[in-house]
Amino acid sequence: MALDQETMDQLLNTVDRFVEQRLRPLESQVGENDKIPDDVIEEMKQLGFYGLTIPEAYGGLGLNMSEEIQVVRLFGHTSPAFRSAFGTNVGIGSQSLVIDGTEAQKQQYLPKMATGEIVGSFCLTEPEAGSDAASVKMTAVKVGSNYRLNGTKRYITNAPQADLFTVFARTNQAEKGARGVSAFLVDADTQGISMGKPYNKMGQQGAHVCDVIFEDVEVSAETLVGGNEDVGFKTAMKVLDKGRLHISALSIGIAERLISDSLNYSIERKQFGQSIAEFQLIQGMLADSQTETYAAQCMVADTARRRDTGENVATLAASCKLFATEMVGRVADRAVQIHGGAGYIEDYGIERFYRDVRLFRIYEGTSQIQQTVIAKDMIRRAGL
Ligand code: COS
Repeated sequence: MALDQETMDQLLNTVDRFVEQRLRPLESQVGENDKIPDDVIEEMKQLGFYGLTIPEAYGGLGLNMSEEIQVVRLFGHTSPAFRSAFGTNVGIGSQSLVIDGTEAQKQQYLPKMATGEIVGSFCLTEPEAGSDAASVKMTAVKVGSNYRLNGTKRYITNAPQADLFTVFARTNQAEKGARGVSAFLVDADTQGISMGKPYNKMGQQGAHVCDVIFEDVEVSAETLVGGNEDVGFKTAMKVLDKGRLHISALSIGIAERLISDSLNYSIERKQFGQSIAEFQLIQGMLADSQTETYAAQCMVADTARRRDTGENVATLAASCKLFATEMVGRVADRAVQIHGGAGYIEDYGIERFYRDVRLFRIYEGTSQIQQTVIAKDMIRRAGL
């Protein structure tokens, strides 16, 4: 259900002010220290950001997709690591439960996820199952009425902070593809779970990623998402459809920030006796960035609206993610170019964004996976 306009406007106002006044001044500090200050995390919890998309019945704000993309876009006006802190609770770390969980599972976890007391994390990727997510090797073997989990999950966002993992594991060992995979809700302090060392990444310092190792981790049948075996892959795909729109909206926000920084710099910076903004070759870069951002904005708004009406948007979400994340990559590249030498050094923060946005073309499905999703749908519709 959509919020009333006044409440929505208030929320957007609050987020905008928080981003501009509280988060932006901390960007270089977080980039250097690889840590978001604890008081900022606490404020984000207090402001309800961890529960943006969790239904109101469980203590969240219950934003629909059209509302979520407006909020996330504003978070794109600062370093994406801030959004990442609560991003898994809003997206991939909670949505398996929201979409396919039983009532008891929702009651157990969602209220605490909405406040940020519990941080959720999504364990799909493995050392040998990345783009081919249906080939999950992690096993979930029935032992009495319990399941025993064994395997390693790789590059898991927010795992070092997580309290609850949504874990995708193979319940049907005879079935090698999508149909043998189930989703489990596993408390991070369950015996047999250990964490790898956090990875040193190219960008997004302040957001933490590590491997999660499961060795004879025994969980009850109540942890099976929705109480249904062998449908976990579909749950993962539904979650990712939503996640891909979320990342698209974030890409739009970051593009807006980079355009604003580039425009300001090009007006201030004088060469050959005038602002470089007056040179048509600079104008070409500014105009291309602006136009492509607007195109992405239209795509994402349309797809979000369709999703809110119940339409299957898997292919459109893939189109949005493909276009918006590639777009922000181009915008970041032009921002470096417009800033010239200043774009390549740390002080202006442009090189940091350039590194940060590189991830968007990779996680929650690479650009090539989005192309595959789109083309497969085209071929299917053509009746082949
Ligand atoms: N919503 C609901 N169900 C979906 C779905 C979606 N968006 N996409 C696929 N499914 C269903 C299919 O309908 C099919 O069901 P049936 O077995 O009943 O026919 C099943 O899931 C398997 O689908 P498919 O055959 O298309 O799976 P593939 O293994 O061929 O490919 C891709 C799926 C490659 C698209 C998928 O593995 C993928 O998205 N990979 C990238 C994973 C990813 O994003 N990783 C990032 C890590 S998480 S941060």
